[in-house]
Amino acid sequence: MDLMNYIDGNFQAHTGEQWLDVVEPATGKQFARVPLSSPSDVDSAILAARKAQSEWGGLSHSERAGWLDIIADELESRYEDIASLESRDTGKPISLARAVDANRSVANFRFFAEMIRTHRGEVFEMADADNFVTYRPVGVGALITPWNLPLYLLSWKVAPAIGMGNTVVCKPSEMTPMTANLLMEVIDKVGLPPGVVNLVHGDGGGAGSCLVSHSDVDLVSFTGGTSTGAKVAASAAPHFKKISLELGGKNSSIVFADCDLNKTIEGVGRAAFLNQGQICLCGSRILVQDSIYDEFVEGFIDSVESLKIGDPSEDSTQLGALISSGHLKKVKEYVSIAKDEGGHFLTGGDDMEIQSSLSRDLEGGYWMAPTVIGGLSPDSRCSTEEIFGPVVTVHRFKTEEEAIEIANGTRYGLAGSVWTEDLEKGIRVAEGIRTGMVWVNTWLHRDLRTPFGGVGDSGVGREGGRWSLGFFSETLNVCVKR
Ligand code: TXE
Repeated sequence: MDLMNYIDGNFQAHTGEQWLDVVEPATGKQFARVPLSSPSDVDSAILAARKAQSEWGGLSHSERAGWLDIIADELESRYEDIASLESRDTGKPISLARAVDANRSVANFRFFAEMIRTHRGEVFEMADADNFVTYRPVGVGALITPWNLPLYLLSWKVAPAIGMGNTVVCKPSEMTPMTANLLMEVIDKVGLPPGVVNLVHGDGGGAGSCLVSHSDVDLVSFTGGTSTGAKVAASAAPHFKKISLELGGKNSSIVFADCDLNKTIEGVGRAAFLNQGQICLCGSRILVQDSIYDEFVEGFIDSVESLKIGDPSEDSTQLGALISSGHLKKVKEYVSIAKDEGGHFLTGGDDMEIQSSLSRDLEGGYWMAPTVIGGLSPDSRCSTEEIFGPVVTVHRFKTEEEAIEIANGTRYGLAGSVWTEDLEKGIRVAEGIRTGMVWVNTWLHRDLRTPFGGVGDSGVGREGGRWSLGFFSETLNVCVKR
């Protein structure tokens, strides 16, 4: 399948001859081609978005909310397509693609439809005047998304952006473009006004950088790697674009002796290995209180070793393949670094066993056993740098203070989890961590009204709920003297 850009309400071939293969991570085989769009394709998409903006921005909140609901309904009718394309494109288990990717993509449109429908400006009264605050569209937005949760993250940006009256140009990851294409099919089918949502395919250095540096783009919402985020910020800065950066993470799961051990083992395992550890929120450094360290590790390793790894299209599969050969290589490099740093494998670290248990079709895929490493210092590279794969490190701590100090010992600050039956302690420890989101006795339990985002190398700004509505709008205050 050869994909096309979607510009001004039409699927269009890109200008130029360059293509990139889209490879299925579970098999290592090509199954589609994505266009490498040129600067002139990016120009056309931005022009179409600019042309459509004033009429679209002039609709009422409830009219735009109505469109979001229409898109949600149509997307929902393609639920199974979303799940199977996402599983094939990313290598994730089909059960996960259904429960997380397909569900949330639909939910994002419905949630923002409801928020926007009920969104009102504010009034601040003075003794002799009234202030009326209104929220207006920013203009044309560039929405750049990564490969780990393709439609989940794209819909998380498109829905509030167009809901608040902006028009957008999307640039999905070149590695996982299939469900972005599906969203364009949905938008085309429901007849959203041309130019409101446009899509250009391409790589980061080409279409991506051209889009974020374009002088006619007013805002940039980016989710991806920290080093790319720095480039995006630098190219957006000269034009003072509104910018939101959701970047990487190196999050701690802090396990106290008074936790419910079975539930904690299950929750910490999910935080470590969901989506093969390729979620910025994953808890990849596990800090365990000294007195239960051995008991926890024994139960944790048993549960990790029982995970079923293999064909993503099978309902019972729990761990799929990593996104690409390049990424697998990077993750394995960290495994060698761990050995050099004095770490020992509590499980995993060696992929031979997996390869021999896979069917022949899957032999060319990018597989790796879930790996748990002990014996490393909390300030070692493997414990502080984002690996973004099925590799976690385990560390001991004695006191609350020590746990917080270890958790804060990275340049990232996105998420974290605390496991204890003492909820006061859980909240106290959560508040001690320099981060954007902490869960107590759970992980990735999301209320879409809450702020999402991090500090330090994890990014700038928050999205979610009213934070998304604030980011995707400009406020105007009108002060009227009585
Ligand atoms: O991300 P990139 P990649 C982390 C993770 C991973 C690393 C690299 O550590 O190993 O990032 O992954 C586009 N201007 N995360 O290579 O390169 C690119 O085309 C504009 C964390 O996929 O950051 C894609 O659409 N755009 C993350 C998007 O940016 C550019 C999830 C992300 O690509 C660009 C995924 C440029 N100069 C990876 N260069 C999370 N926080 O969830 C690239 N792009």
